Amino acid sequence: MAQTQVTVPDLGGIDEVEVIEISVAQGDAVNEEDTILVLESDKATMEVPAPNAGTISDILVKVGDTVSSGTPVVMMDGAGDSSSSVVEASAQETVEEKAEPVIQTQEVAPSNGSGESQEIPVHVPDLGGVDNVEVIELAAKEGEELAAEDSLLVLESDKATMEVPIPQDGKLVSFHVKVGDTVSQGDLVATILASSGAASTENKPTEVPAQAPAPQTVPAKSAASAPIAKEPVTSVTTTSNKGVHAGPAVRKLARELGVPLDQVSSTGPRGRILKEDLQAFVKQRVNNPVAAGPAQVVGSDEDFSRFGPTESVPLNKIKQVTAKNMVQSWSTIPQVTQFDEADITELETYRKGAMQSQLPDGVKVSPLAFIMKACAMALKAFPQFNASLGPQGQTLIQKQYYNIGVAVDTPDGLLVPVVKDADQKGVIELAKGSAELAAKARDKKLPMDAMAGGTFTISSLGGIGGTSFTPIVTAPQVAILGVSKAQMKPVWNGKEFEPRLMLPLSMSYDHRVIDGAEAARFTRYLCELLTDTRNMLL
Ligand code: CAO
Repeated sequence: MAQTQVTVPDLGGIDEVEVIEISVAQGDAVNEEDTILVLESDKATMEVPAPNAGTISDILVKVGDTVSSGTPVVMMDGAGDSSSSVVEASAQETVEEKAEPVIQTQEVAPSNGSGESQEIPVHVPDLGGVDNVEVIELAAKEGEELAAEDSLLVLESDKATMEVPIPQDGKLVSFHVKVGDTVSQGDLVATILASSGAASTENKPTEVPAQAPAPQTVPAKSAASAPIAKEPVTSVTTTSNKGVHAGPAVRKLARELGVPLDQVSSTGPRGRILKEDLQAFVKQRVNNPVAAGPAQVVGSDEDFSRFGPTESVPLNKIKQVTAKNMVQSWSTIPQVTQFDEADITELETYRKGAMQSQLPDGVKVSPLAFIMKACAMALKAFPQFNASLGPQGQTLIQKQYYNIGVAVDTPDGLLVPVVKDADQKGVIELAKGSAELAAKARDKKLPMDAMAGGTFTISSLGGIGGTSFTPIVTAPQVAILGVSKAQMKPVWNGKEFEPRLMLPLSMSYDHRVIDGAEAARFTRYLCELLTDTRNMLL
């Protein structure tokens, strides 16, 4: 079978680059131009694509390795033909031959060598044959003192992002382009004032305009063999940087700081993450670790089809948002669940019997409405349950309104509409209110504000079954009540076992705010209210 040895193409004078991502696994089938791995120098990220379709038979490098032009990186068995780079045995040479230089050797700006400051024009360097590249960021301010290699501006083609650095220490006098302009090789982009003595004393005539050092990344001319820089590059530290729009310098800094770029809000053009965005993110994390941005949902990138057939089903927005909220709440709230059982024998006798004649037409009352009423009362009696932790955990914000969220299972996923001012409503009104909201949630007619402002949540699985579960407290709330299916149980009354209808309650709470004993008292209180509904009248 044809074997291809894929090597690092000509890096145009850059000695070593780091392997920051291996995008394939041994045994993977790849198509021509699929990314095999991603390389990064201090200024550029580039992909090495498959030169042809085939199967990865061996991976010769690992993440973190440094490689140079010609380093073999992957072996492929493959379905190549003569038009691709698949060559039996001597594939390496073929690949190298086809590789286009993508990173040019750095040239240093000329100087008069006299030690005096000198204005030097900076032009767009060789872009490897690509014209009309857009200026997407001015990375320095006019008047700013910069060190050689600091980024002046960032250019972007459809495949590559490249930084144009200042060729030597100096002051940026002026830009000659603005964001949105398109430029080509040789276009004047900036004028700098070289610092005295900073310029090189190369034998170049002083009147020759400076060319900026190498374009940091240039799109490959030959897609089959040359690396292509691409914006979404996964970093070494985390796979969460996939799909993120950021330049090499920002990515490098993010790796050094251990910042997952996909959690950083961008303020740059087209959603590009700037250095300042990274700084703002770090500052926020340092100052307010608890209130940090939404947690990341880490999925698996394992290829399960190796073990059997699979189907990848897209998750809708509700499920994706729920997943993020759950990760956030679960990972930031130290939570404990208190279990108890309420004897609702009398409550159910009343609900199914005498109460029925009291109900307006069309209104159905399930145990949930009684549980909501009992919760509203218990929240008043235990205000720390109707609260949120203040900034840095230094205060407890106790709310004097009682808005109870009710988890509703809909075909699209979990929604939690809120019954406002539950403490001011009777059981029938609560039943009507929650049923209306649940119907709207299932019909996708729930207004956004119907889910806002909850102070406590009930998740009732009682209509389905189960004996108990551990609901997740949803920040910024501090408690959630899980309700399971009531069952007849033999209960010892001191003389004998009596059949009683027992309702299992699972009360999860934020242990930073609520102590175990308080949780036990709260849950017991709820049970007492439900056991003898006359307690609700007191
Ligand atoms: N024990 C025994 N029976 C119960 C019960 C309980 N705890 N709770 C409800 N029932 C009964 C009801 O009385 C009703 O019986 P009838 O049909 O004989 O009248 C039946 O179960 C179905 O009730 P329901 O589920 O339709 O109504 P509800 O008021 O109890 O609940 C709602 C409404 C919206 C909460 C519910 O439909 C729902 O969506 N539950 C799922 C919530 C969820 O997904 N939670 C998990 C979130 S992740 O933490």
